[in-house]
Amino acid sequence: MERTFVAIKPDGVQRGLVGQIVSRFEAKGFKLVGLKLVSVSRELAEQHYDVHKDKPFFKGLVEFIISGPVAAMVWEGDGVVAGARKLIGATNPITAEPGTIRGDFGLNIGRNLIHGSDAVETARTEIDLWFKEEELADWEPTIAPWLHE
Ligand code: DAT
Ligand code: MG
Repeated sequence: MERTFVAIKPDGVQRGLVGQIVSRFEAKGFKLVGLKLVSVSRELAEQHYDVHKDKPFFKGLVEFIISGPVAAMVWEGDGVVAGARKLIGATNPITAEPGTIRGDFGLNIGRNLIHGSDAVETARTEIDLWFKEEELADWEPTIAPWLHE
């Protein structure tokens, strides 16, 4: 089953939006398989954003991610990688559609609240980077027959 990595960044945690953000993934019907609050090390932040290491915003991005706790999650479901990105919205909250997390709660690209993996392969790498196997729960939601044919 497809999985994705989602992280509520320090701005989302500081602004008390963890509950509302988690609710959107639950309401959609995705299954929560991992959840923890992380004080991110510089090493983890740099590894996570390695693909952006040559970008001008890299240093500021790393400083931001390590500036407070991050709520790290793994969600599971059919099409969850693209589905989570839809719920999250465009990278810049100003252009993100209303109804998306960034569109509803954000103003600034450097404070865009949340990360979601951009592809199935990236999701695998990010889940391995952030979670140990034993931190991921193997469970079957009892409502599953009401969400899937
Ligand atoms: P996304 O988080 O939507 O996958 P990304 O992978 O292109 O976006 O960039 C990672 C993060 O880097 C993004 O969430 C916010 C920051 N970022 C991206 N482009 C930026 C820019 N032009 N200026 C400042 N920060 C930027
Ligand atoms: Mg990205």
